[in-house]
Amino acid sequence: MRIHRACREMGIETVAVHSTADSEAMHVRLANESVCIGPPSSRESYLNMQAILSAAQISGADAIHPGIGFLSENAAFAEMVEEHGYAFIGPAPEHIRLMGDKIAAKEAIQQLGLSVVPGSNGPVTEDGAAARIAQDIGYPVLVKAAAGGGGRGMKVAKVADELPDVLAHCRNEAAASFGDDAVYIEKYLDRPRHIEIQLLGDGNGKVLHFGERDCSIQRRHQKVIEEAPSPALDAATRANIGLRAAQAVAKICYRGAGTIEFLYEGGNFHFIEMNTRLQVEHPVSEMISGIDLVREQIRIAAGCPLNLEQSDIVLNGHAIECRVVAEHPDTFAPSPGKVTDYHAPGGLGVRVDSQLYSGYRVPPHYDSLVSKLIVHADNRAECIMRLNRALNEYVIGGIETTIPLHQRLIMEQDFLDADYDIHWLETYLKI
Ligand code: MV4
Repeated sequence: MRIHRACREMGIETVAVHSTADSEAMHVRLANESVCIGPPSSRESYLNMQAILSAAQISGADAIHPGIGFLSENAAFAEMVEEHGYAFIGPAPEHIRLMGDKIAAKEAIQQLGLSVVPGSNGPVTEDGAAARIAQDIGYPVLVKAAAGGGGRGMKVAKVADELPDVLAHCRNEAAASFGDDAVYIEKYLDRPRHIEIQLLGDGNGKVLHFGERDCSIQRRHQKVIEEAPSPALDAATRANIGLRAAQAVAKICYRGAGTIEFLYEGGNFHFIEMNTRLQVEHPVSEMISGIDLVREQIRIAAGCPLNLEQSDIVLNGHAIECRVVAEHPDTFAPSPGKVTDYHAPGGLGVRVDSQLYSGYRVPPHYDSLVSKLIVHADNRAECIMRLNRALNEYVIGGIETTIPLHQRLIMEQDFLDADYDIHWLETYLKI
C-alpha cells in the first residue's frame, strides 16, 4: 500500500503480487492489477523469486519494488531482477551483499570513516585468539554471527570463563541458522540507545541524510515505538553524525534508501549494521522532512538525478510512530482474525499507514503488524499529547491489538522524560 500510494501520485500504474492468503488484502484491491504468486507459505510465494519475475513478465512491469521485508535485502534477487531487464527499486546488489555480511560491513564502514564497536575486526576462528581479544577490550563481550543481524545469533560472555561455551554455542547456532559459522567479538555496550540515520543515495556519489530515528523502545528485537528526532541528541551532534554517515556511503556511490544503525552510549556513536532497504519506521523521517522517501526511491531507480540538496532537507518538529500489532497487549499472543469494527483517527498531524478495513481478516501466516500510527507536531510534548488523543480515537474491533499497551507506554514518566535505552521496555514489561 505504501508503494502503491507513491506510484499513484507519480502517475505510475501498479501490479500487486499476493499469496492466496492475501487475496482480500487492501493492496490487492488498490493496485491496477494483481497476480497471485502462490500459497500462504511465504517460502512458496513472497520468497519465490521465479514467481515474482513471472508476475512481472505477464503484467509487463518496468520495475520491481522489493518492499520492506522478504526479498528486500536479497542480493541474488536484486541481481535476477536486473538480469531480466527490470529496474530494481533498491541498492546495487553488491552493496546489499556487502552489508548482509556483518563482518565485511563493519570492516567496510570502518574504512569509510565511521566508528565501530571495539572488537575482533574480523572473524574469530580460534578460541585462544578470541580470549586475548576479549581480555584486551574487556568483559562483558558479545559474540555475534557474521550472517546474523537484527539481533539473531548473538550471545554475551560476562566473564572469561564463559567465553569458550559462548563461542561454541554461537558457531553452532550460526551454522544451523545461516549455514555460515563465522562469528566475531565486540565489547558489550551496557545501556545504549539505538539510533539510526536515514540515507538516500543517487548511485553517482551523492548521498543525502534525513537525520536520525531513535528506535530504542523495542521488545525481542521488534521495535514498538520510534521517534524522530532523537531526544538524546542536540542539533550539532545530529548534523555531524548525519553528515559523516552520508559521506561514508557516498564514497561507495550507494544507491537508494538505506539506514545506518548505531548504538549510542556515553556520547559516542558505534556503527552496528547497515540496512539496505526502506524500513518500517521510515514515516517518522518523512513527517519531519516532508519528503516522500518511496517517491525518491522510484525516481532514483528510474535514473533521475536527485533534485534535492542537503540544504533542502529541513527537519521540522517531532514525529512518533506506534507499531500496532495484532497481538494481546499483555501476553503478546498472536491475535489474527476478522476485524469487525474499524475507525482510524484523523486530524492535523495524524497519519495512519494500515492495511485494515472493517471486515478484513488478518491472516495468521505473516508478521503481526497491522497499523502504523504516526503523529507529527511542533515539539515532542505536543506530539505525545496528539498521539495520546489519536490512540484514544483508534477503534480496531474483533482482534486484540497493542493499542492499550501504547496508551500506557507513552504516559510513563520515563517516556515523557525520554529517559530510555534499548532495555527499557523489556525491563518495564517484567514489572
Ligand atoms: C550490541 C549490543 C550491545 N553491545 N552490540 C541487537 C540487534 C543487532 N542489530 C545488534 N544488537 C545489539 N548489539 C554490542 N557490542 C546490544 C544489542 C541489542 C540491541 C540493539 C539495538 C536495539 C535493541 C537491542 C536489544 C538487545 C540488544
